[in-house]
Amino acid sequence: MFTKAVVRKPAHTFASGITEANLGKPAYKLALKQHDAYCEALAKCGLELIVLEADPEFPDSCFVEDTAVVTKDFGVIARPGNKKRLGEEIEIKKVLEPLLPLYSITEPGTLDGGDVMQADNQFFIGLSNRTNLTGSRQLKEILDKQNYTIYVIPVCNILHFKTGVNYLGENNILIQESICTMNELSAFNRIIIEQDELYAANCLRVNDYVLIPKGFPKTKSNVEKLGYKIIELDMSEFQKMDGGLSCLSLRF
Ligand code: CIR
Repeated sequence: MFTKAVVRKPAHTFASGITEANLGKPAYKLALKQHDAYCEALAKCGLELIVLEADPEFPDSCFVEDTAVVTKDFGVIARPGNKKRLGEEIEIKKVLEPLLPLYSITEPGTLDGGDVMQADNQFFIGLSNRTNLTGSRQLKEILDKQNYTIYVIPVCNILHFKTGVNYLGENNILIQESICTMNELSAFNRIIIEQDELYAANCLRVNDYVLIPKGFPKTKSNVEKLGYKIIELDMSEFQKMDGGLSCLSLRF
């Protein structure tokens, strides 16, 4: 069970963040409204929220997931792999320091939290344009000491590992069709996300609920069939900036 989440409000500079989505400019007011609804959903799931004020210096800073990897017992401060985001982790470190024992990814390692998926006692670390081999090795070393089983997996054609794969719990993963050949993931019950619903691979299990993006009926129905309670959230403005449901919080 998660009890807390860190979130950060989108800054007025949000639209000048990094994106390859080609879906147009996000509307700031609507992004704020969608962010509020996201926070309400996390509260409904039973989480106490630590809400950080917006930081206009970092247009992508509402995507807090990339700045750390957190569990109930410890946190690892990441080192964002895009120079434009390097430094976002400093504030997150200050916030987490009183709450959890912390480790850090250090230069020349880079690692975005979006590349790290926990599934019970296993961690999957994606090697992407953001997470380099050194960063993955540093994280593996930290997690090895905590007795987790670690898999390091190359990621192609998607921004982060969790853009394409997410663990729901009970051995179920949502996985985009094009990457479901990964051997390391073959032991999971795989719910395949088809080509016309790719964005919905990034759903988020929080305690008794699965948060899913609005507008993906096949994924919704497949998740419901597994017996999960669902909260649907409109994510249109975050999708325009390549961000999904998991990216907007750190949960522990
Ligand atoms: C970026 O490119 O870094 C942001 N615009 C989106 C980050 C999304 N984060 C995530 O998938 N964990």
